[in-house]
Amino acid sequence: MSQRNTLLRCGLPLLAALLCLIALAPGASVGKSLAAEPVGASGANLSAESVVLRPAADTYIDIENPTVFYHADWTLRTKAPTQKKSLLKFNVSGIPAGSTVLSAQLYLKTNWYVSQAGRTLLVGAHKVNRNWVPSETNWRNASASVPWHEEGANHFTDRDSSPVAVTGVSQVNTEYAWDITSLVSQWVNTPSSNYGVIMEAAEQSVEFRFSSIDEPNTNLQPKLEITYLLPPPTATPTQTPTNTPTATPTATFTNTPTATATGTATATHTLTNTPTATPTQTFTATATATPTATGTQTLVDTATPTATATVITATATATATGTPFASVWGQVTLQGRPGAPDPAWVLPVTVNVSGVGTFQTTTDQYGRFMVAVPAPRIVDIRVKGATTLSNIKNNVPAIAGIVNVDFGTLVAGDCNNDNLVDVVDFSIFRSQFGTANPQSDFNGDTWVDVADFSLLRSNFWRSGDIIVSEDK
Ligand SMILES: [Ca+2]
Ligand SMILES: [Ca+2]
Ligand SMILES: [Ca+2]
Repeated sequence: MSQRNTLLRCGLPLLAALLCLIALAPGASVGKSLAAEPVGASGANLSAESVVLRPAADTYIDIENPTVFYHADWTLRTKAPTQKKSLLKFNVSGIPAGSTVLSAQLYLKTNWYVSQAGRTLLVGAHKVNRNWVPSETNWRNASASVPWHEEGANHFTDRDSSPVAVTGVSQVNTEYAWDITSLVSQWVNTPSSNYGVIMEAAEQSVEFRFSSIDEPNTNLQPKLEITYLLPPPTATPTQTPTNTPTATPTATFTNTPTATATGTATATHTLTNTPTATPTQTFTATATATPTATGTQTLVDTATPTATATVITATATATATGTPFASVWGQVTLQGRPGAPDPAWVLPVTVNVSGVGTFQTTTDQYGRFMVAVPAPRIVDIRVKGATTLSNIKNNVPAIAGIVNVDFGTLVAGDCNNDNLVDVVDFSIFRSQFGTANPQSDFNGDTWVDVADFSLLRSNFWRSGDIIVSEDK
């Protein structure tokens, strides 16, 4: 019977089809997975794989013939919760433990009904909690030596009382699907929990029969279609530093200037330095404006400290006296979003302005943000989204008034904010799959799912500081 537990080709609908499209590579062979090396990959493999499994075994149990074994029958039968139930086992050992199961769909094809047609029978797929031996399983016994705790596998120690999926069955010669993703995920990651699935019908005066694995026509047999991500490779990526610290650390600050500020503002900064554990220094400054300027500045110094920890005193001089500001309105395009305006376009961004500083702000529902830059001056502006790579626009003339700058499309997929999309991001993404964690929600729909994976995959191995051309 295990011979039938074959891997078939990447298949059918929806999610699986999507992932197949993502994964499809020239020369991908039919028969196992469709996995593609990401563009530019050098060692790590970001794979979405899809397999179709046939049951390792199946049978049904019947209260009217409680000692009969039906494991070789061509059919699987379901009728009322207390009449007939069907059991199926799948061998998922071909999927490595630690994989993330994105989707698992169980397909059964009806081949007969008893009683009145046109009635919908609700059939639930329940997790089986007890080992059963197909050739020894009947209404009374799970195996020759072990009876069901309650006849008909009706106790919660025999099978979960609640189904993982319920599908209404109403037509013959029709394929029906049950989404048992959560169940297969358990089987993959805790193989000892895999006792298969039992199909239980609701109370309704109709019996439906499905083709079993013993049906000679393979097209009619049950199948389980699974799409999954392999565990992340345990790579030790060599990272090229993206910053080249200069002798003089550049103080970066968040500036909230008031439009009517006049006079000279001087800022005094108090340093909190933790040089032992981490090269990151954080210090906070409160600007005392003279005479009327207001604003709180938060300075973050990311320069690598020298061997000896010394107190750094930075003085930022905001030349507000008679100096107008340029209101630089930046426009970014974010990948995978619906048409603007949309809440999905709201994203924290970090904006570096050469010779001025760094601003922490957030795009609006159109992907716009504003920073105030003392004018006039020519600046290079770098924009990095919380989950994107950075784009740079050079030689922007910041003149008093409103300056509109298009920064183009920010490339998604950087979970850990290191300006690379690589295996580290994939590892974080994988651990957050199926959650609402914004760190891996690349398309801003407040959920981490296959759409985000698609973005991560398409941008894999890219790095930031992408120069945006002048006429963009
Ligand atoms: Ca069978
Ligand atoms: Ca990254
Ligand atoms: Ca998302």
